[in-house]
Order: sequence, then C-alpha cells, then structure tokens
Amino acid sequence: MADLAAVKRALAAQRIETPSWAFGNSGTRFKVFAQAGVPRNPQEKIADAATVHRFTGVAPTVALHIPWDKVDDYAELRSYAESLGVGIGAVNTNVFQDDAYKLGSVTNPDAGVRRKATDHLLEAIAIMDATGSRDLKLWFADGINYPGQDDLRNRQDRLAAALRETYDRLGADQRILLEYKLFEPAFYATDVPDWGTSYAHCIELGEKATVCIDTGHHAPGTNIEFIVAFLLRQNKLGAFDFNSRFYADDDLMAGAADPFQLFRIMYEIVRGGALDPAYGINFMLDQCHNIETKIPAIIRSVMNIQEATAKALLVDRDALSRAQNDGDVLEANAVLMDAYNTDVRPLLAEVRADAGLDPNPVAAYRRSGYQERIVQDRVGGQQAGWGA
Ligand code: LRH
Ligand code: MN
Repeated sequence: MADLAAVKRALAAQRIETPSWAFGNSGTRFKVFAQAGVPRNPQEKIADAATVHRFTGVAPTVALHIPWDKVDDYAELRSYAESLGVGIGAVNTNVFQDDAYKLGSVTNPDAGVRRKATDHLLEAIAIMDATGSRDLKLWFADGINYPGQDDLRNRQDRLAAALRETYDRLGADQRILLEYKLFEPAFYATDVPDWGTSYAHCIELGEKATVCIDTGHHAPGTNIEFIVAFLLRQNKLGAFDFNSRFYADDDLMAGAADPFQLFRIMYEIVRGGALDPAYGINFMLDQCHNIETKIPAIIRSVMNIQEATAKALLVDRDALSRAQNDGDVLEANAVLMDAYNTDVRPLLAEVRADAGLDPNPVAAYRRSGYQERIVQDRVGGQQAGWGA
C-alpha cells in the first residue's frame, strides 16, 4: 500500500512551469479569437502566471518565449516576477517566424541565414544569464516539404554545428532542452522529428543537453511513456511540454484528451524517482487556449497533472512488482488500474488545504474577481499573441 503521508509530501513539492504565451491570444490558421483581458506585455503575462501559482501553489516559474517576451531589461523583468512570487523559467528561442527562415533556420542552405539563427540562440543564453534561467529550450520548425528539396544529411550537419556552438556557450548551470516534433510546419521531413534524433544530438553534445518531450509532437499511437522510461534510464530526459491532443499538435489542456496517457507518463516518472524537483526534470505546460478562458484553463491543466501524479503515486509498487515477477498479467494490470481508478480529488483538496489554499483552485479563481479586473483594466494597447 502507498504511504499516504509520503504521497502528500510529494504532491506538495510538485512543480509545474507555465508558458507565458498561453496567456496571450492564439489560434489556428483559420482564426485567432481575441479575448478581453489578455496581457499586452510580458509583465502582464507574468502577473497571470503568478495568479496561477497563487491558486495552485505548485506553479512558481513561468517560461519565456523570445521575441514574444522581449524587454529592454531582463534583470528588471526577473525582479518584477520575483516581486509577484514567481521566477523566470526556461527561455524559448524562436527561429520559425522570420521570413529568412522559409527554407530553414540553423539548417538553411544559406550560411548567412544559419549565422542569423545561431546568433539568436546565443542571444537567448545572454537573456538566461540575466533572468537566472537554467533551461534553454530549442525547438526547430526546420524541415522540407518535398523529397529532394534539400539534402537530409547536410541539414543534420548544419544543425549539429549550430547546436555545438550554442552548447559551448552555455554557463556551468545551464542546459539545453532539445524539443522534437514529427511534422508541422514541415510536411515531408522535419530535421528533429522524433525522440531518437533529439537523443542522438544530445549525446553528441554532452551532459548539459537533454531531450524535451512535447506530448503533442508524436505520431498517433506512439507509446510516450516508453520514451519517458527509456530516456530516464539514459539520464537524458530534461523536460516536458505538457498538453493533450485528439489528432495532431492540438495543444489542448494537459490531460483533457487522454488522462490515462498522462497517468501512464507520470507513473514512469514516479517509478524512475524523477518527480522530485531536485531530480531536475522541468515539467512545463505548452498549450493554446483558442476558445476557453485562459487562466482557469491553465489552472485546470495544472490540476489535471496533479491528479495524474497523485494516481501514479498511489500505485501499490510492491503488489505490482510481485504480480510482474510472477507473470500474473491480469493482476499486474489490475494493480495499476486500481490506482488510476482512484478518485484522488479529496486527497488533493487536503494537500491544498494543508498549504492554506482553497481545495478547488478554479472555483477560488472565479470568485477572486481577478478575471473581471483584467478585463476592465487591460483596455487599449496591443494584445499579446504569436504575432504570426
Ligand atoms: C512547437 C512548440 C514549441 C514552442 C511553440 C510555442 O509546436 O511546441 O515548444 O516554441 O510550440
Ligand atoms: Mn512545445
């Protein structure tokens, strides 16, 4: 039987990083539906992230995306965040929105374009020096749409060269999170399409390079928890971009489309002893709230991850090992399903109450008047978005 006191301590210590861009307007190529009260600048995004932390107690850092969160003084932005009780987390680069990157950024056939892209990656590390961030999150939209459009090997050589230069610029306590994605915006070959490619580049780079798993970036039917188990064994899992999807990179609320998958992923994290923040995995959200109110959606997503984690922590590990070692297929599956089918909401309500928080963060947020206040205050100016 799981030790409930230990489970509650692990849940209280859980840390989830929110994405600044999820507080801004987002959508699809068909439409971006603007919402009243959306932030107009990085400071207002950070204020919303601090609000998520205020009601959940487990989201003390917010990831930035450059240039969407570009400011003149990043040290000042850091102090502002800290004044609201949050820290600046991962710094995300953006080499996917400049006209120069049509045929690729660090993989572009044109050396001048590769230089431009690599300089942006290096600029992001200088920003991390100011914000005190550990994680440089690299995602490359780079890829090709037609066979023959470019040489697949040459593009890997170009990518490796840019990664090497970036890696060598890292500070002692900084690291690379190399995110992969099967497709989109490239529709024939993506240069970092899967965990194996990211993993291989991370091994080539060194110990400060780790893989970032975005749960929306796999082919349908991919067993993501296997990737988690494998990378943990290799000590090469650095972070998650949590969201959920029914079809492609839908960026829906984590756990909304497939709570059982999120549970299986968190079980491999717990089984691997990797839940504790000290282990070093950065559990981030990466979502787009195209039609739903953004702050309660992010609070709900944090709660979904907490619920999946609580269920994973309740797995009777001894009974599971016994059944597995006995080859008792049905019993082994039943032990895991017992935990998954456990209603952990009362347990999480206790954990929140013990932390002086409202047991229902979404309801507490709705009662707080914060949403009405930002709708009233944030009038005029340019609402934040992807600027695509
Ligand atoms: C790419 C991605 C990446 C971010 C972007 C906001 O699909 O997952 O992590 O840079 O979304
Ligand atoms: Mn992502």
